[in-house]
Amino acid sequence: MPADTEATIARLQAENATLRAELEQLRGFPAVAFEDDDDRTWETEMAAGITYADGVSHASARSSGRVLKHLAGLSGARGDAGQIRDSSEFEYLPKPSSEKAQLEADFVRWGYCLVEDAMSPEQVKAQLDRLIEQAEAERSDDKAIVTSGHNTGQLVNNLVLKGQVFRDAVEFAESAAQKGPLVDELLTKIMGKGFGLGCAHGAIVHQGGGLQELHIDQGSVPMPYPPFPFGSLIIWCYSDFSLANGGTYIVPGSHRSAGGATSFHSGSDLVAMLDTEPGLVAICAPPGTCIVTDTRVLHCGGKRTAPGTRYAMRCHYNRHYIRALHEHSQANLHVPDGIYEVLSDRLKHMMGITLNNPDPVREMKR
Ligand SMILES: O=C(O)CCC(=O)C(=O)O
Ligand SMILES: [Fe+2]
Repeated sequence: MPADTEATIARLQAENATLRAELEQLRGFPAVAFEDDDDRTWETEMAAGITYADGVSHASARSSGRVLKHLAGLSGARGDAGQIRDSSEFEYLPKPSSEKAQLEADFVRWGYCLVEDAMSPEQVKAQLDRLIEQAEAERSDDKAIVTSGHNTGQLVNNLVLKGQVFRDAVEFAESAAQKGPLVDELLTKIMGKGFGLGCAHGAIVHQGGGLQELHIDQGSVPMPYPPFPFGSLIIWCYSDFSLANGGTYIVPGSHRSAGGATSFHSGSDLVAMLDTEPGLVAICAPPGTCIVTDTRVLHCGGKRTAPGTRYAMRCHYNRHYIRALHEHSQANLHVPDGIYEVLSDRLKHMMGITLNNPDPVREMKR
């Protein structure tokens, strides 16, 4: 055997071992270019076990709460100190519009947009009359859900079960909301086709009521968040929205960066967002408007200081793979037979209560 053969074999064996190790790292992963952290190998990852980016997997479902607690009490304190302004004072913030491009631009930039005259005055009246009637019935039945102290707020839950006019609005029928199809189109862009309904409820706010803590509407989903919203809360305004009237408080632009990253993560300085112009504002919109929000934007119910009442329907929609539930909603736990029969296929799908899978996986096919 020539003297250098042994050295060549040793070199090839070493090269072979390196290639085998590299192949092992790639196992189960398509061999395409991807950004990766060079310090991490399967050995380090396996030794670390199941971890979470924010380091708290055992309590991950509450992780948004840990971030939000820095904002506790601030919505009330800022309001009392006169530090919340009407959104109409900022010429660059969203105004009611019917232009799809403008609505999309507002939504992308500020985390919400306002669909102008989404309901005609007659359509507002039809929904409002039914809401007031239902709210009165729940009060006299001792079933009212009181949401603010001294009876200054009432929530009328599960509106899909409480009137055809609400069912029609929830699935964007033009008969209930003249710009329903436009709202549907926006939501389909935001969440993709087949999105579901989390809840649809009437929100009634009298003078002194309405104030909530600042929050995001996807807080029940564990962090970290991907660079898109899981859902969208829309608000059908039956009354005039403004600071004095208890219009929704919002921190415009708090949902994402221009580069597309979700702003809300465990290290976010949310108070700094409140302190950066425009900061915390109250949405201004006339009755008939539909407010469409990104579930990552910081916001909350605003305190009504003016006499009178703010009426609205709030509907929370989710991407199709998220179980259609919301903290307020038990709509899907009990649907009376008589109502189930009149629900459209789309509403059943939205509520996650279709009985049969029309296209079962192969195994289920006979
Ligand atoms: O009613 C409002 O103005 C906002 C309510 C809200 O943020 C919610 O219910 O999640
Ligand atoms: Fe909310």
